[in-house]
Amino acid sequence: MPEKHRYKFCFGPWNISEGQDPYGPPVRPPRAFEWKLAQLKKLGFDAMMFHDDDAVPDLDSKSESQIRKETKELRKKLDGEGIAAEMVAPRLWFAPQTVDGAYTSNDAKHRQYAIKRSLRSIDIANILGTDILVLWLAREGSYIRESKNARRCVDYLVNAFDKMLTHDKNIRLAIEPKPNEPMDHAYLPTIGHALAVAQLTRDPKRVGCLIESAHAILAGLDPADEIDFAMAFYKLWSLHLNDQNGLKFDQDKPFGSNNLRAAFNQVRALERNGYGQRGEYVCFDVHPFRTTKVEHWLAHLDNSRRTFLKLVEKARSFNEMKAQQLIADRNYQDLDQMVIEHLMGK
Ligand code: XUL
Ligand code: MN
Repeated sequence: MPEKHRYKFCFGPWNISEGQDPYGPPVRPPRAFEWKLAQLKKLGFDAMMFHDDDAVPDLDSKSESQIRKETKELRKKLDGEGIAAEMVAPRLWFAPQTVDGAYTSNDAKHRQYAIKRSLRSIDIANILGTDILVLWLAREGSYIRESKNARRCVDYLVNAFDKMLTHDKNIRLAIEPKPNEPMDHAYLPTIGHALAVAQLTRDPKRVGCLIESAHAILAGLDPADEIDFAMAFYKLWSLHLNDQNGLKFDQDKPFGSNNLRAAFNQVRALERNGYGQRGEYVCFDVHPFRTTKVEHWLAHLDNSRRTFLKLVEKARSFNEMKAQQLIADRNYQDLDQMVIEHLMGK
C-alpha cells in the first residue's frame, strides 16, 4: 500500500445546480458565484473547477483586457479564501459558433473560434494559477455520420491541441472523454482514445486525461480499469467521481450512489496508484437530484466526499493477505464474498 495521504477535494460552481432538465424549468433559485464559493469553503473543500465563463461571465462580449482584469479579481478573491483553482475548461458547447461542433466543425471560421477561445482559457488558467486545461469535447462527434469526415476530424483535433501546446509551454491538456450526449457518437469516447490521440500531438507528455466515472460507465467500461490504465501512463491529472445507473442520460449521481462496489474499486485503483500524491485533486462532478430542496442543496457534495473517505478506509483495511491467498488458490468465489462482506461491514 503506498504511503497514506490526505486527499484534496474540489467541485465546480455548476455542481450547485438549479435542477432544470429538458422537460422542466429550474426548481431552485440561482445563486451568485460568491455564495457558491462561500459554500465550498464552509464544506471544507480545497479547490474549485472553472469553465472559462464561470471565471469570466459572458466572456465572448468582453475585451482581452477586461477578461484579464476580471480574472485577476477572481484570483484575488480565491487567494483571500485560501481556495485554489483546480482547472479551467473552455465551454465550447453553448455558443452559436459551436452548433455543428467546435474544433471539428465543418466551418473553418467556427473551428477558429473554438481554438481562439481555448487559447483565451489558457490565459485565464495562467492567471488563476493552474496548469490544467480540461477539454470535455462535448460536440466533437456526429449525429449523422455522413455529415462529417471522422478521419479529418482527428487531424482537426490534433491541430487544435497543437495550437494550445504552442501557445503556452507549460499548459497540460486533460481530455475528458464521454462517449455520447450531446452527440450520438463522440470522436474520443474513452481514455484509450484520448491517450492515443495525445501521441499524435507535438508534445505528447503534456496531453493526458480526466476520468469521469459516469462517462466510463456510459462507454460500457469499468471506471476502476480506466483509472489503472491512465495511471499506467502517469496521465491521470484530474478526476470527476460520480455515479451512473446504466446506459441512459448522464446522471451525475453522488459517488457510490448506484454501485458501491464499483466505487470501492475506483478508490482502490486510486490508492494503489498513489493518485493525489503529485498534487491531483479528487473532484466530484455530481448534481443534486431535481427533487432536492434548497435546504439540502449541498448534501450531494458532502455525501460524495463522506462516501469517498469511508471507501478509503475500506480500501486500507481490506485484508490483502487473505485476498492474495484466495487468488493463489483461484478461489474467486470466496474472494467475491469477501469483498461483499467487507463492504457490508461484517
Ligand atoms: C459533462 C461534464 C462537464 C465537464 C466539464 O458531462 O462532465 O461538466 O466535466 O466541462
Ligand atoms: Mn465531468
